[in-house]
Amino acid sequence: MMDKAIRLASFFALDGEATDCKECKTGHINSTYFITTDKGSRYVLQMINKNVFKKPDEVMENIYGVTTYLKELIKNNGGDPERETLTVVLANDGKTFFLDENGDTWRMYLFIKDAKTEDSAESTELFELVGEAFGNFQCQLSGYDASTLYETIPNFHNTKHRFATFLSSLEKNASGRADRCKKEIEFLCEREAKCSLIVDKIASGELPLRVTHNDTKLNNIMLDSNTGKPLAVIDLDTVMPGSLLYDFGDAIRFGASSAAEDETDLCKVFVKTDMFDAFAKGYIRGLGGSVTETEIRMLPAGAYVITLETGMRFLTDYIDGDTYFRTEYPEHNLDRARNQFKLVADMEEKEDMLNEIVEKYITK
Ligand code: GN1
Ligand code: MG
Repeated sequence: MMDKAIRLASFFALDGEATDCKECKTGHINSTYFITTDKGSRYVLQMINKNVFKKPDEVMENIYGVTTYLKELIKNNGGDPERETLTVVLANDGKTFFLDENGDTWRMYLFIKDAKTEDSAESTELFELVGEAFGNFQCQLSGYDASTLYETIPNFHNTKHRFATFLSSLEKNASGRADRCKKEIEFLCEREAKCSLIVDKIASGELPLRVTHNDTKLNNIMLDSNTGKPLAVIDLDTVMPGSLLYDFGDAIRFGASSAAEDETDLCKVFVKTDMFDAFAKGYIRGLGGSVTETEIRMLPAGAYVITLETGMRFLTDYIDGDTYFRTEYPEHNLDRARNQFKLVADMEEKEDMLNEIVEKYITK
């Protein structure tokens, strides 16, 4: 695959000839390679997972549009448009992607130098800044015309729809594993009604649709290696209309958890309320007053629903036989589901506390 990546790199307008390639293994979906040329220029080459993104050209059209827009804003703010957002490197034919002989879509970004990602935030101070960066990203995109965006994964955070998909997977039981996760199935089924909490309010108009990121894990923020502070929001594959509750929620699910997403010692898995508080504070500040009071009040519900949804997605994939998320061992998806459900249970216990935290940041 490395040789192939080097060969594919030559189809893009690079500075020099690709000579070195290293694989990056963090994402669960796309395949990612770091490319270096003989002139020392560095790039990120990715193969878009076509099983997940059925129309990769639409993904690229969204990303090209959004990053072009963000670059303008960054420039006007005196920032560095090549460091503070992704830069799409065009293919030799001027397209935003290259289609290989197997029908796989590849894309190239500039590598952001002196920057890193983290899988856990080491301090509340940093997590507050991450919250501000995601809030600010949301605020920046409030001026972007949502009607020009494709829905790259239909019903991505339609939790009710995801529950229906879970039920049909359970009925098919393609992997024959349903017997091995009875407790988890029961846990989820008891919470079916919770899946509607946000979806129904979007349908009734109580919650607005906004241009959102939809995958706000901490490791989708690049941090400046020198200052340690947030620099750019990356992984823009799922930027599309959605509720900001999901963006807030996904960041909490991942970054305010006391443990990794696949920690198997469940005693170690709980929501860190100080991290929740820090992120909420930063996020609301970053939003810059552009949202409704209902949205702010429902932030804890966003964290709850997205954690339930993510656990449900891992469980569904386990029952399907691991067809969606990259796994490192056979029970990986089940371990992830158990982990997420433990977080859900902890959020239920801490519900009042989380609501009180958010209440502090409502400006009347
Ligand atoms: C996937 O690509 P990555 O690892 O950032 C997934 C998210 C999940 C996440 C769970 C397109 O994100 O929705 O929350 O794994 N992305 C897609 O870790 O399905
Ligand atoms: Mg990612």
